[in-house]
Amino acid sequence: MNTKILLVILIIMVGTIAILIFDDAKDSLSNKIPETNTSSGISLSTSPDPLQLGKATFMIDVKDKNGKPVDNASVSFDLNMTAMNMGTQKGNAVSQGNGRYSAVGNMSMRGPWRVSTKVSMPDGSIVNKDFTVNVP
Ligand SMILES: [Cu+2]
Repeated sequence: MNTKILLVILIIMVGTIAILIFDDAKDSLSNKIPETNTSSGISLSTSPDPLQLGKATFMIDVKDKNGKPVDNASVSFDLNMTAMNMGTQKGNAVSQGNGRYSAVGNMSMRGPWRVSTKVSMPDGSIVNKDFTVNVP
């Protein structure tokens, strides 16, 4: 065997080991930061989209772990800017059917806002999920 082939084999081995180590590191990183709510799905959409200054409607869709819409949940939300305290707007989102709950907020300033939702599921479990939305 000449040294060129040995070198190529060595490079492939080192590369494979590097990829394995990287994958491992990625896995342990994602294990360290567990998603708080993997079992149930809460998603947020807004109207208008993109948001504008003024009144906005937030639609919160709640699904169970099987992906089925959950109608008999109780959904409350907090709305405030992420970078400053604009006074928290609190309220309960109203069921619209088909797992959708809606709430109205007042976007009084451009920039990033945090929508914190708290969903009390029919089985008594509570799921929290925060979203960041932007008023461009
Ligand atoms: Cu502000």
